[in-house]
Amino acid sequence: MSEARTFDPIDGVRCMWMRGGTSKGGYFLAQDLPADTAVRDAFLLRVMGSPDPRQIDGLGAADPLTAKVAVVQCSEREDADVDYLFLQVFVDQAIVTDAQNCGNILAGVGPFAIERGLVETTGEDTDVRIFMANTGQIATARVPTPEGKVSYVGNARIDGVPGCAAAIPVTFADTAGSSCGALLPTGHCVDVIDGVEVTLIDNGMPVVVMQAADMGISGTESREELEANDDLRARLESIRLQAGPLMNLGDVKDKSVPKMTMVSAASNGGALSTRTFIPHRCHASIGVLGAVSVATAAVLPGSPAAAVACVPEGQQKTLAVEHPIGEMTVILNMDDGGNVASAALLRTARKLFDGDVFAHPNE
Ligand code: NQM
Repeated sequence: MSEARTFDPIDGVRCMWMRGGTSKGGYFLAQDLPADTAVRDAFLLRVMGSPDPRQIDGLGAADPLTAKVAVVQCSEREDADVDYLFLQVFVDQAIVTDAQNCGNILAGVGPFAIERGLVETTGEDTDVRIFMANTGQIATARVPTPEGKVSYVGNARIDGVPGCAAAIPVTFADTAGSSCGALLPTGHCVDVIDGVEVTLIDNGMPVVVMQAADMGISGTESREELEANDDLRARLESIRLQAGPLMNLGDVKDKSVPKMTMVSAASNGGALSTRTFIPHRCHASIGVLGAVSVATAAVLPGSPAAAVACVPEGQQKTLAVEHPIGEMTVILNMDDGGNVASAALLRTARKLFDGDVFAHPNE
């Protein structure tokens, strides 16, 4: 691993820009960022060009899905190779939050850790055990490493990303209650907020799951149509602000959780269809851990999601979670008690550039 440099945003800070799944952002070694979180966050806002809806003065691409940051370091834990802290940089507000995890950016963490020399390759593929510091669980990513180097080339396709790339299968265990303390933080599979039946669930990501029909939409609308629906957005935000404390998340006004997922019957042969607000913009597809939480809601008998979902029999359930631009396949492994024990899905990632990022002060 290379030497740490003194943090100097004017001289440049080492950073790799990567696509992770259907998201994109900056990957940093923890040693290259300041320990003071206020200084770190001010720097990251400048890197992304926030707050500004166009992010014209930075590398963010005017979308929460492309204003993301991974901070990675060697882990001191026996059960992990690296620690990964995810930071969401808001686009139009001066907020950097660690209150959520991100399973898409996670897909780039294994390749990044190998590229930076934090993890040695072990053969054709290298398993990287990643401690997700935001929520305290472990994910294992299998990274293709032929000839001892990360390969980004392959024939795996994920909806939301053109073309194909090397497959990075990711498995999650013990994600129930990652941020809320319990899979169902209220102890119920169904709660009613503003007259709408919801499941308040956290299997890796806090999500409020409700039926699209109960929110006055069909569930087949595009991202743009839904973002233009002011009435829908106001209703979702009212439910979200009430759900936050019920989910042990406190006041969520300035937080990016819980996510808001409206479900309906699948229209392309999948298990169910989704439209998700994250929480103020509509997701172009769906988040990884968001999809795991929604798939988990779909296997809870009596939940609003179960009522519209088509769930296969068996202890291993493959659920195609449809979203505005395709689907994300989630594999749920059930224990003998009928609970979700672990989840797996396929992602890809790509190294876009590696170099120094500059953050000159603008005031
Ligand atoms: O749910 C977007 C994304 C995400 C999060 C969001 C994610 C996840 O697509 O694990 O991946 O929900 O803010 O990157």
